[in-house]
Amino acid sequence: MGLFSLCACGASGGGAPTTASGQDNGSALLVPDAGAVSMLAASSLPANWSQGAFMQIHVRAYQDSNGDGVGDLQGLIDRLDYLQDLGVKGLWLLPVTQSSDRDHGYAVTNYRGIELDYGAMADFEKLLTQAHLRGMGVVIDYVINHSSNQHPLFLNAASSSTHAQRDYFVWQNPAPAGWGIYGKNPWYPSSWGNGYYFAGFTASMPDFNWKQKDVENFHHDNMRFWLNKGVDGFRFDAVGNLVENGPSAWESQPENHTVMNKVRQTVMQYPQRFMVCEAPANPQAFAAATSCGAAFAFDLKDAITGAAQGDVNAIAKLNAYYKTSSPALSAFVSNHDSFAGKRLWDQVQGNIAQYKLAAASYLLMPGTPFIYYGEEIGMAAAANLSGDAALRTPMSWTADAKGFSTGTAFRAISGNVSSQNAATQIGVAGSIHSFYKSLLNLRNTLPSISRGSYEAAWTQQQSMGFQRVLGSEKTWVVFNYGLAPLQLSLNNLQAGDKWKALLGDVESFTVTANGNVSLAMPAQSVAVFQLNN
Ligand SMILES: [Ca+2]
Ligand SMILES: [Ca+2]
Repeated sequence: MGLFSLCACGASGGGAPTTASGQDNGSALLVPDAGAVSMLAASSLPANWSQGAFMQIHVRAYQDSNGDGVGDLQGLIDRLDYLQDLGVKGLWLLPVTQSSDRDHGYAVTNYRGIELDYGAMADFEKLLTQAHLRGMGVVIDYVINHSSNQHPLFLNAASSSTHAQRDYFVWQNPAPAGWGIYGKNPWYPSSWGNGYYFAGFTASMPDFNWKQKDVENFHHDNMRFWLNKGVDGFRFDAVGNLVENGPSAWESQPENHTVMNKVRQTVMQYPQRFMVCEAPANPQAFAAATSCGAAFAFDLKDAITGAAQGDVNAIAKLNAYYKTSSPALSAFVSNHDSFAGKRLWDQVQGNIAQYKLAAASYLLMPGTPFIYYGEEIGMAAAANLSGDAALRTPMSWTADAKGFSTGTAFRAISGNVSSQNAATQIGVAGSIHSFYKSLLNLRNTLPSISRGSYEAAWTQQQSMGFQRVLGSEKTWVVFNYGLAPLQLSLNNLQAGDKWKALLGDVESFTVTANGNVSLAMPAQSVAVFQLNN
């Protein structure tokens, strides 16, 4: 806290307002997250842990342990048994570093400090230990494109046009013309009147200057800080926005891949680590090993929910995706950002058959899947909130907000908490939770599903199938997305093969001597078989 007593908190725009505009006298705030960090290497996780399913968790909204109405690290630790029982193998935590937004955490003020609302560093270390004991990895959001405008580096940079840390950020004076990003001019005046800084998202989150070696060193040291603690990797935000080259060249610049490939080289010096990038405009390019090495499959998301709703074109797109796309593309159906869409419950308007089809459609595919917290129980958005806040509600542990906190929850609970909550679904046959658990059990017990190849994919109107193959292990997944039962006639199987039914209301079967099979698929159903010769 002492470090921040120097901070002119409450500043707007480009730093402390206590100095009259026009002065340029240079501040010298200590930067708590600067300084070289060398590498220590360790991992206690099993090989291939990162090909199991992840749970994306907003710590603030997951579980409050001390009654202040705000989720915290001890609360998450208390729920690790729940996550392990569900079959989750990795956690992605929205930023847990100190931030000035007191909400999502993306306005970072200290890259080496734990958000005060969430607990202390000792709590985070305990979380790592306890997750690892359960075979789960912990991946944290690392905010690479911007900091808070309250970060000491920015306050220093804004204080003087000749400050040694000035070029950690992007400045021009006067502000250049012709820029417009997401409907806004991204150039904001410094409170000291000594120039304009670039902030692609909001004035409170100035962009780092990734053309500066100092910025690269700063972040790589901070990544090593967390990797040395035992963090199992990172999720990187807004990687399509890292480097700007002009008013019509502020997104998807080629230098972004160079930045992320250097990051990847630092992270992958450590054993068993995983990283994944958010690049909605171009996930395929960031999934390449010459770039980030993994990316969220934004270009698959709508096909998953479209298929679940029986759309023939979506089924064809979904079925074809991993024929050509790398398994480094991580599938998901919703996340914490409203630009990525509604919660799955709201996408399918509470149709539970479609909900389960969407879940099976991505959890049995190649690529590390990411489940958004509460998705496994059918959580909806909050009824009276809009935008991102509606998606980031307290986890519905019980039929009211009391499962989340004994105090007053920081935000309204989800609109369907009375019917869709963990307490009423755990261990109940047919519940969404039980269905997710059965899918994750298949992923965890059959290496062909978690990391096998994607083979023999076909579609027939509202049905589709594919095989997953690893060594001698073969699994076969079949969907009928239609509203009517379907008698599927297939003729491309190996005569005499015995397929054992693992999931779905279907029978085990043996392929006839001429390679034919007639398969009775109930309406809106998925079946999984394993070759069992
Ligand atoms: Ca709390
Ligand atoms: Ca940027």
